[in-house]
Amino acid sequence: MGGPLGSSDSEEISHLIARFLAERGVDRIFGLCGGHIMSIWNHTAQLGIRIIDVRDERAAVHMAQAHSELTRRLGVAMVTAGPGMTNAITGIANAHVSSVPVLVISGRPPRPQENMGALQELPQVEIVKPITRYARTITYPTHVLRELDEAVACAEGQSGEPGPVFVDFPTDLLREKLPAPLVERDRFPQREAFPIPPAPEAIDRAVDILWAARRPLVITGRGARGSKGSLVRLLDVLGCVYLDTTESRGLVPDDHPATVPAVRGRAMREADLVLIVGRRLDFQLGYGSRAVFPNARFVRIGSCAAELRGNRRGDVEVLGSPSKVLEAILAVARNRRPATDQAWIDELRRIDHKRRENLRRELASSPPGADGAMHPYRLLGCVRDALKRDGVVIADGGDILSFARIALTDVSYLDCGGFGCLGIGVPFGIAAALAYPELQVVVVSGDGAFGINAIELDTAKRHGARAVFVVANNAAWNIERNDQLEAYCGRIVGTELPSCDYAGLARALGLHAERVGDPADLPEALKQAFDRAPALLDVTVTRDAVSPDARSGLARVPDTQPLVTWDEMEKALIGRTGNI
Ligand SMILES: Cc1ncc(C[n+]2csc(CCOP(=O)(O)OP(=O)(O)O)c2C)c(N)n1
Ligand SMILES: [Mg+2]
Repeated sequence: MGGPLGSSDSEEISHLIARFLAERGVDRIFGLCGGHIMSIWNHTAQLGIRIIDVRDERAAVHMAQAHSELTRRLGVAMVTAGPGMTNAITGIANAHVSSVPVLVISGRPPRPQENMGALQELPQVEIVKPITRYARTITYPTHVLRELDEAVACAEGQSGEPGPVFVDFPTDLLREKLPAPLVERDRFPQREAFPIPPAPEAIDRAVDILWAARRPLVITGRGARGSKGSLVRLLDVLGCVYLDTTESRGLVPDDHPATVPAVRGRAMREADLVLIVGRRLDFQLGYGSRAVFPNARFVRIGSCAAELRGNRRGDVEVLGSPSKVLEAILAVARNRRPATDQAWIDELRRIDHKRRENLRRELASSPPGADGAMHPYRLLGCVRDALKRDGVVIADGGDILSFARIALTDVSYLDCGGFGCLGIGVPFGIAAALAYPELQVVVVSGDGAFGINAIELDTAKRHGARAVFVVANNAAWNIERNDQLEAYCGRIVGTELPSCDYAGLARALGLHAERVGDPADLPEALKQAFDRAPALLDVTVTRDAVSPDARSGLARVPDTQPLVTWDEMEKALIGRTGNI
């Protein structure tokens, strides 16, 4: 029988899978081993693919997601059957909500033991089907390459929305051999996904409506990530205002005259034309409701249905890859003069500028809380000062995420996303640091969120992931605690944590770590942490700081909209129109 290839004219299925991944340029797999997948695991390592072995499968999928988001290359996770796969579900769900290409490979019991109560047997495909773009069991040797090829195409959104895909193999199939003449070689090379060109008629209509607008507002999402140059040119020539939605943070520099992050609500309320580029109108944009955008017509650019027409139809909808669409708009609009109301733009900019100045002051000098501990803004101000422009920030938590979203701009940025998925911080940070060892990677996490995947600090150490983990330690699930104070007569139930010694925990796992209580010590502590990363700073912050998300009622989950004011506006609209 010999090695994996058996004889030169046949190839073991597990080797074929590993070879497919290697040929596709997959250079790392995040995973946790198990008997059902061990043969694939073994072959991938032998073919030179780096195995980033983790402590929980959920973290593996989170890492694959962050790798995919930051590098725009397919993220791959490998998990064993049964509990390996169920542990992965939160990671898969998060990639599903964020539409990020991730390939999850799993095992399943051998076919002769199917439905007999085999070890780790579960209807895996049925479980993940609603949260994947593709989920199949492969049972026949000649199907292996074509299914993997199809799985990757679905993950990358070739003719659909990108997102996670799941494929599992019965262990006995992995040991079978495929005769060489049956190996479909044309399945190995990656197919180029050509950008989708827009229809010229749609471009003409988009230009007409955009260039006639008095108060145009541009909002981008993850679909716009590859369109930096054309997006900035559009903002320049249209002379509009621009809002970033964290999905595409870093795309437009903070100092671009169109960016007005501090007057978000007013811009949304007063705009007469909203251009949405590559983004869903989800809860973060009030579902595009007429209550939240009372004055606006919509132009929507997207390459899938959710971006193109979900929740609210556009007055003009342009199907196409955002980069192609924006270039086409710029070409058609050449020499046209926009009808923008300059006074409106100037007014928004003036207020935005003033608020940003206030924020700068708060970051430098917010006073401590009644408990004497530092305000989270002081921590974030120091992190901001320590970061270079090409740094990567991961934010995770409740109150602290809300503060970080406002304070840490002009960097590559990932956070809990639309799934509100606490626990992404440590794994996202590890994947980022492994993808970009030369860049600063900082994870800012609430103490509650940090605990969820804290053991992955061990993974950071073992794999030399030089991230800096900053735990904002307020000894609470504080945004929820604030909700109890506000809306539940101050009855505190299950929202307080001990002020754990997270620095001690990190040191036990081999990291450099410090506990910091005085903001004056933070600059040097951060410098040491970046020099000696992987490192952790356990920073005591006050519970008394009420974050913007706490204030807007996000934790309270209003009926019709995510924020209390939008909910009131929505209910008023329903009351006026009788519509639900
Ligand atoms: C997995 C998960 N569990 C629970 C929640 C609900 N939740 C949202 S924010 C939050 C509190 C987070 O606490 P922490 O990370 O310490 O941040 P803080 O609010 O204290 O700054 C909780 C429990 C969630 N979003 N995700
Ligand atoms: Mg906390």
